[in-house]
Amino acid sequence: MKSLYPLARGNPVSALTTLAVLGLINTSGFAADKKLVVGFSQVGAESGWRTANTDSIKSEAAKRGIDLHFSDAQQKEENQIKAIRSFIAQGVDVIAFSPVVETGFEPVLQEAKKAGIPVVLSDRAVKVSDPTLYKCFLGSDFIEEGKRAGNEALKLTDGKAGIAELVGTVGSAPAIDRAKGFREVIASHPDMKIILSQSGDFTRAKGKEVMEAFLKSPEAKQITLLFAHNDDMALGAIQAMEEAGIKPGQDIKIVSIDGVKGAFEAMKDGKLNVTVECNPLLGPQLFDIIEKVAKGETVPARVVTQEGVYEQAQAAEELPKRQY
Ligand code: GYE
Repeated sequence: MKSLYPLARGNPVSALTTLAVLGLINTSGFAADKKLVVGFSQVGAESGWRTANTDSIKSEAAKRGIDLHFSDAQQKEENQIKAIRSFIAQGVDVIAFSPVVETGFEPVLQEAKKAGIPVVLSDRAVKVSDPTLYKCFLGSDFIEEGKRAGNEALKLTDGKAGIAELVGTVGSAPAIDRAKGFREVIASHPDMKIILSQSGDFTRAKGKEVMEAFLKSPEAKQITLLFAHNDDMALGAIQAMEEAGIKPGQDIKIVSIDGVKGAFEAMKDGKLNVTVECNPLLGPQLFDIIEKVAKGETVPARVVTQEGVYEQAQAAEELPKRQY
């Protein structure tokens, strides 16, 4: 039979060399044309942050020639569990996901472990009793973000405020930890009182709806500060305030988290006071970790993203520089 690689015929060493020269294998022994297959289960498309996060992940996978199986859970944990099961059935090389909530993933993660498929957490954490169920959690320090928001709230109100809180998705790591960090900071200030607190599920529409209800509640007149767990809910709340004849950013001071462009625009217009940055552009770091995990290299169990805080006065200068 005629060999495709006549130079290599009958000589295994030179056969390998020839294949390497032709670019058909790489030095680590993987076939160069075998693409890395990654299953990614995303939370949904609930916010500007999430859209930027999805774009970053998809474009980085495309740039690296990774075969990305992307699945949108529409903010439902059961969809996410189904997606992970189907990634296991497909035999992907690595599974990555951004867990909608913290609890309930242990059984499916055990299944992935049994199948020998490594898992990387992106953006949000899970609570599991076995820490070997995932290789790495890449994402922000949400407690720190909550603390930063708390400190900004103190500065804006001189330590005296009736606080309304728009909570993120109930049971999600950012909602739990941002609430915790914020409370840790205001705890030593007895005149900082949380008088209303409800979930707006991280969406603009629900943020508006809940703010409308806050403004109709008996406590409405005492609200002097809004703490929104993300910018989208703050932007919805701004609309609700304006429709109720309240000046957002003045009558009610607003602190939120994410740092999306819409927040910078609102700050420029004087309607939002502070946004605490939470970086969604995780794609490059995520695939660095995934590629290492796929090669069997060890990775740190926790990688924290670097972020800042932006106040109203910086908005006009920062806005053109924002990438999301
Ligand atoms: O703050 C919010 C999004 O998990 C950090 O999810 C993320 C959060 C983000 O819906 O806008």
